[in-house]
Amino acid sequence: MAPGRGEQARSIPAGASPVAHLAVRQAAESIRTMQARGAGKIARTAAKALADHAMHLNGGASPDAVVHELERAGRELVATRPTAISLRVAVNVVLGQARGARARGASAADVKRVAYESGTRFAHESLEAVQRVAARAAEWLEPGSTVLTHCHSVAAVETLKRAHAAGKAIRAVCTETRPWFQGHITARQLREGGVDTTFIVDSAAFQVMREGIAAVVVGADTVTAAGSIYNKVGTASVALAAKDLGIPFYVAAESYKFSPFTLRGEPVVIEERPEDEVLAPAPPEFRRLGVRVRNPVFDETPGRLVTRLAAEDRALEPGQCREYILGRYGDAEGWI
Ligand code: RI2
Repeated sequence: MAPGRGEQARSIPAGASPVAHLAVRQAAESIRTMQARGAGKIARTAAKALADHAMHLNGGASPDAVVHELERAGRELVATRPTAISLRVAVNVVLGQARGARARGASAADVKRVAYESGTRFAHESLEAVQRVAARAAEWLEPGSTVLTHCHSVAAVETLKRAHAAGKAIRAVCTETRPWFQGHITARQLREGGVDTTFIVDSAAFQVMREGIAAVVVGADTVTAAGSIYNKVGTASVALAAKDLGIPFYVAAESYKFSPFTLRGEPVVIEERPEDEVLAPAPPEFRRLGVRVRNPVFDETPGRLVTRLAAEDRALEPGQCREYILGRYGDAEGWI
């Protein structure tokens, strides 16, 4: 929600114009409230907000002041949702470019321009990365097979649509995905793409899988150095079922979903959202029972349950994630 006039005027940081401040605040709010959701989408939203922020910063600031203000804005964006590392990577990619320009002696105007270009480029290249991931993962699906996906992942949906467009005649099964029902988005997009789609409640996954699912494809919010994935809650149960049933479990994840912070053992925080999201369909008297409610919205699927991951530049076994992350990001020194 946009701040009121008075609130805005009180909290504008030095160096940021009202317009710049608003761009970041609105992006942060849309991510926090899940108007912008999905690990890739929130990364693009943050990168574009930082780009806008850079271009609207007040003139006359020093290069240092520009970088400090971008760091402050970056922290505001990163604080919105804790689990998807894509958000933090996007912010740090932009900050890294801005700091690099400052270190080369760029003027404040040039630091702003570099940050703007970096954020814009990230958003653009991330969409290309999704398509490359989807093209790779679609190769792994057998013609005529039925594939299950969980939640709504742009990368997973694009994978299924690609396989369909390639004439593989795949069928999709998608889960409802309580409590936000992102499965509705998945089902709609798959149908719009012409894919034969069946919709199930989350708890039907095992039974439907044993009746004839050939593969599982999911997205990821974070991939760790150990090769485990953090994705929408319920993913780990599907992966366990797949392991038990001998069904391959594929992960479609662009490079910016791989966490350099996990190289040094930083734990991934699983977001807990308000209990109202769970209680919404319950009758009013249920709330008076005093039942405790938990709403963790992600879970960890260990690497031993993951068959293969598709990134935009290569396929990976879980055991190759550490080396891949190091090659892409180093140890992320100085990242926020
Ligand atoms: P793409 C989503 O999180 C889901 O967990 C989904 O699998 C993941 O992000 C990746 O999505 P949420 O924002 O980047 O719905 O593939 O909580 O779209």
